[in-house]
Amino acid sequence: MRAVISLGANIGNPHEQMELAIAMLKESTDLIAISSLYTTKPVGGPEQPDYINAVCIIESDLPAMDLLDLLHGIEKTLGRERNERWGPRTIDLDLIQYGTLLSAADELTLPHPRAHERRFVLEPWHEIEAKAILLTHGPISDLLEQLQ
Ligand code: A4P
Ligand code: MG
Repeated sequence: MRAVISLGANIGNPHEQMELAIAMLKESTDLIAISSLYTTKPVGGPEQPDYINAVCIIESDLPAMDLLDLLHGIEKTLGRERNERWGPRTIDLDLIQYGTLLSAADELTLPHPRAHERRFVLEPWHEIEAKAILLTHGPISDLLEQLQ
C-alpha cells in the first residue's frame, strides 16, 4: 500500500537528520517519491526554531501499526525525545495516510487528523502528488487553496 509520510525537524542538524531518516526509510520500504525540503515557521507549541519539512511517498506491505513502529524506531535512532507536545524535535515522522485505511485510535489516527490544515504537510505533498486526495477532506489542491 502507498503511504504518505511527513518529516519535520527543527533542532540539532535538521538537514542531516532528514537525510538519515530518508536513508533509513529506503532500507525498509520502497521509496516512491520525496519532496524538496521546505523551511517553515513553527505551528503551535512554545517559541522554537523554524522547521525543515518534507513529505515522502513509500510503498509498504507492513500492517499500519508496524509501519508506525518503524517510524518511531527511526525517530529514536535519530535522538528524538518526547518532552512537550508540539515542542522542538530532532525528527518527527508522521503517517499522513496509508492506502485507504481509516482509524480513529489515539495511537494511530488515519488519515492524520491535522494534515488538512497544515501547509507544511500539504505543500510538499502537492509537489510530489498534485492530484492526491486526503480521504477525510478531499483534493489537497483545494485544501491548499483554502489556506491561501
Ligand atoms: N499518532 C496518532 N496518529 C498518528 C499518525 N497518523 N502518525 C500518535 C504518527 N503518530 C500518530 O506523537 C504523539 C502520538 O501520536 C504518538 O504516540 C502516536 O502514537 P508524537 O510524535 O510523539 O508527538 P507530537 O508530534 O509532538 O504530537 P502530534 O500531535 O503528532 O504533533 P503534530 O500534530 O505532528 O505536530 N510546525 C512546523 N512548521 N512543522 C512541523 O513539522 N510539527 C508539529 C507537531 C507542530 N508544529 C510544526 C510541526
Ligand atoms: Mg509526530
